[in-house]
Amino acid sequence: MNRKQLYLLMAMMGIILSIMACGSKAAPVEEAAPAAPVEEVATPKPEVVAVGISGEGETEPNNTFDEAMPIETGITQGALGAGDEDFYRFEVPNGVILKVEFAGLDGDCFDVKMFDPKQKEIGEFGCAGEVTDIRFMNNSSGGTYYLAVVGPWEDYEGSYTIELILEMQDDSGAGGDAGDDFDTATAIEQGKYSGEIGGYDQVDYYQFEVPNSGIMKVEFIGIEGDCFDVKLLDPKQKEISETGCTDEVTDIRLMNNSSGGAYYLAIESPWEDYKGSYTIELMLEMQDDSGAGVDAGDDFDTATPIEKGEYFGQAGDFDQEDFYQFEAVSDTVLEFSADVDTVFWFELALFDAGQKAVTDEIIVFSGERDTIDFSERELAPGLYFLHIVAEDEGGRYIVELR
Ligand SMILES: [Ca+2]
Ligand SMILES: [Ca+2]
Ligand SMILES: [Ca+2]
Ligand SMILES: [Ca+2]
Repeated sequence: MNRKQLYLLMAMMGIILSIMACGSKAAPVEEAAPAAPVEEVATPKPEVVAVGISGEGETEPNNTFDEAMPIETGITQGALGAGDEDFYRFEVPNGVILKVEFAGLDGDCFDVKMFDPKQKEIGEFGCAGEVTDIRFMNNSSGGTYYLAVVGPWEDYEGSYTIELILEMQDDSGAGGDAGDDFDTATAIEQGKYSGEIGGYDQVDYYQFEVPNSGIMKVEFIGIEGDCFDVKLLDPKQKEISETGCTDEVTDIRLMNNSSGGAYYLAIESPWEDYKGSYTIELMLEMQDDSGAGVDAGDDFDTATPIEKGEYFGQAGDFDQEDFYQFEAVSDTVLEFSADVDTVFWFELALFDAGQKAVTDEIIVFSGERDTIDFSERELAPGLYFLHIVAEDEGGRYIVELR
């Protein structure tokens, strides 16, 4: 008898045995008399709830990658004959969390191997009674994965179950994995989001539109896992900040009238094969320089006109300059105050209608104020420009014209 015939015989015996087993189990239920008071007949719970293809014993041939038996989510039961190997294959979509639970029945142990779509071994578990293997897929690591069950020693026989669970990642509530690079970055808007990285998914990219004049505030909090590498990138995909191995980042940036656009947030694993979850919150506000609802102009041509009164403004980050223009009379007084939130100082200068400086640069430190008195400086009435330059992160200021 050759090997093939032996399998055939074993398979037939398996079928006969299972028919006999089914027959005896079903008998008590059939005998319930319809007229008699309905008595709860406890249906014996099967040991294994089979979903999809379930092996009542063997499903041969499945000894090679090419013959691998397709399985779907749920529990599959299999049996290993002497000198046998069992290969299974299953489709894993991009962006899912793959969970494989292997269990040897009746205390049996097996060598269990996992393979990627290139049939490269990605996991090996020797003489294992139970194996739980969890893998995060990114946006390209999905495909046909394989699992092989081999006896721990020659002519080993036994049966086992494989439970396959596929759960979608839900980064930012979008029902999948957040992008893995600039091109696949997941678009988000203002709001709070959560995400995960792990396994094949070691990086999550988000992208969001920041309007000109906007104030972008990004808050990152690591929830599970030790720390994350967090990067913020500008519309040219140039890094504007990087925080290594952190569980908390708050980044606030002022936009001027042209620095808006698509910004990126990249969350990366701090080391290989890392797993963790996080939340991000994106807040977008608008600057409201001089109550105009936007950023004050960034050059002479776009200088924001003001009249007598008190005006609040902000400058710093990507909005290093604010220009105002106003008509002055002989006794005009301009008072400038740097808010206490200002990181270092503001630098200001006054220019005439011909864009010629009529004052030296005046430095106003955080929490301090300075005054430009037109009569004292004998400045002629006419059109003037106030040029405010922020130092780095800058802050808030007040301009008062009287
Ligand atoms: Ca992810
Ligand atoms: Ca990702
Ligand atoms: Ca501004
Ligand atoms: Ca500005």
